[in-house]
Amino acid sequence: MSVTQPKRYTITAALPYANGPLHLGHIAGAYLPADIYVRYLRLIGKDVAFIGGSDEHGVAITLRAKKEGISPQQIIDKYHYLNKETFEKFGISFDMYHRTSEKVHHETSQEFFTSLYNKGEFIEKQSEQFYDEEYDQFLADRYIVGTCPICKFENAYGDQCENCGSSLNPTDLINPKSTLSGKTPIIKETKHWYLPLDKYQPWLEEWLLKGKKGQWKSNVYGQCSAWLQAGLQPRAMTRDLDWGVDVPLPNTEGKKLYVWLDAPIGYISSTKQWAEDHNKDWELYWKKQPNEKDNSRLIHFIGKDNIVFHCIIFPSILHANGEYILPENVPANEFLNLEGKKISTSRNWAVWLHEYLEDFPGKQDILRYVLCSILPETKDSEFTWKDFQAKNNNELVAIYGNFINRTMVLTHKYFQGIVPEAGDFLEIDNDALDKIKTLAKQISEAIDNFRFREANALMMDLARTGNKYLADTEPWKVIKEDEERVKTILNVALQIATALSIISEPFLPFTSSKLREMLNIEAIAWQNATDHILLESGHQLNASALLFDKIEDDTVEQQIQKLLDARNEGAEEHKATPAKDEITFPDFEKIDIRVATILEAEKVKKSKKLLKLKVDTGIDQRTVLSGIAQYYKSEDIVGKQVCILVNLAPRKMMGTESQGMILMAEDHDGKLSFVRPEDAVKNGSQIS
Ligand code: B3M
Ligand code: ZN
Repeated sequence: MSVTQPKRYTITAALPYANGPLHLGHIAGAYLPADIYVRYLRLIGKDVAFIGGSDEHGVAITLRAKKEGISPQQIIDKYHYLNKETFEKFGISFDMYHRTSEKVHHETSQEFFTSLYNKGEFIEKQSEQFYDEEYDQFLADRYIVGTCPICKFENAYGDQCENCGSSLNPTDLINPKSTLSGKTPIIKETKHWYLPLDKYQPWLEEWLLKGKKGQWKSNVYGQCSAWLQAGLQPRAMTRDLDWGVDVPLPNTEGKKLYVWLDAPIGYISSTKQWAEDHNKDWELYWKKQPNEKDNSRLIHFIGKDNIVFHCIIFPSILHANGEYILPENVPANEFLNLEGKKISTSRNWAVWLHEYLEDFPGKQDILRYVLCSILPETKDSEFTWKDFQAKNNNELVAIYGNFINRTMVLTHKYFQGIVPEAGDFLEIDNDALDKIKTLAKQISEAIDNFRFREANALMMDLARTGNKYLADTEPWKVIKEDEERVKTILNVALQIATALSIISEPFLPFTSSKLREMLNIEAIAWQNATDHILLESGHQLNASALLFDKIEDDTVEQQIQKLLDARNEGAEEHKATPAKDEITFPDFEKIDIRVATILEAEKVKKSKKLLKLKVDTGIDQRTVLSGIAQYYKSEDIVGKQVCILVNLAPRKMMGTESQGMILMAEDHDGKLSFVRPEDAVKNGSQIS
């Protein structure tokens, strides 16, 4: 670690909306990596403020309140306390978990707005916005849904498409609908204050595109540069809403600050509260210091859907203010999938963290370990219960737990739990001890660069080193003829165990603390993990206990069943996607659909999805490729009638020309099934 690195760190993790509980996707996206990073920084002696809290404004809250039939205040109270407690129980070690409904936050965000207003940064603009006549309300952000103009996802919100991450304006949506009445909104004039992002573009190109190249993760940098390439537009920082922070200007009744203006400022107000509670100076963590080297290092941990807000909009706000530091890095993660599907709160396809904690009491570290091993650091990744079980049984139990257990039990058995004195070290002993040093260094380097998966694997390598050392030196055999040698072996094993208790703390804090209790030691600084002798001979150990237990098949099967049961309830809520744009009858007449019979069917080599069909269309016999291999077996469909679009331009796929398209109905989960006439008809019959 070089001396130029700063001592002070301001670490934030996205403020989750207090409109629902936390699921594994949230944890893998932002909170677990942030917590590992922060715990590591504390171990290496840095001054850290780990800042979080609930985001309690925005349409996400009011919509949820409406759905549950309670007030927004009741919603935020319910989920703020639930989420705060869930984080605590899971060991996410926030220094402050604040909430944006607090007075200090309203004041701080209003001060921010006023300072930008006084500097003349905002553009004041009348504009036309969607308005729901039935509800007498302007439709901001999530009050409006429609088709994303970029990726064509049909449930994009007015401010963002959650499918492709694009940030949108409500008027960009194709086929917009009010989420209040479900109706197509009308357009009405209103006045708002816009942040001139276009004006900051040249500065962003300098600071971000030039300054962060090669430093920020490529998924983050890539998204930002695509944004800048497309050219930034002014963005409204106020909304016509009745829930949020009041706009601090005269005659602005019914107007609130845009939630993405106030929420990131929530990091600052959260820090203020923490500073007040702990007699600290919040400005040291947020404001530029007279000497640049004294600046705190600001790092935002978020999921990929929040990139534009943290990398472009919030930095622009901080820059426009002028007194604040800017993020040093924004190590955003991609998404975590669950058992082969996207996590979806609306379809209830999620593992809820508070339920995990109830179902697996005292087993936080298993989930921390498994999630860390699959963090979506560079691309989307997947959680499965089988993998959870395998990683627990084959790694935590069989390697980490086994090594510690053997070391403790043997020391108690042969030496009454007193650390024996080492004699001369052999090569095998020195190698094992050196490995502590090497691994500690590699882990530091991985964490410094936000590669937590790698760091976690290296941590397990240290346990593996210990396990292998015992297997190679076999103290249980040697004890019969050479007790002195066994003293050395167990001394070495205990040094590895002690190093492991330090090095695993960021990943497995509960285990690390149990292990320290067994070893009868206090917390030790990270640097000491590289010292060979951590435990002095003669030191008395405490009793040994098992750190991990095996997880049986029926436990994970129950979890899978729970997921499936919950999903079925949720599936009923599935709404059909809205209708496409209107067409005329002559448009429709161009489409030529016929009834045909499948004559032959075979799988297309090297393709999971495609079947190659030979069909009799009544007009001719032709070859059609159809993406139905996951749903139909060749032998089951020969002889069946189907409908085929016969005048579609031929297309070559996997080396074969497909001459037409078989009509399929697609269920909400993507399952395909044939569309066919109820009674047998002649091939070539027209569908009209
Ligand atoms: N509440 C969005 C989210 O939960 C938003 C994050 C705010 S971070 C300042 O994904
Ligand atoms: Zn999209």
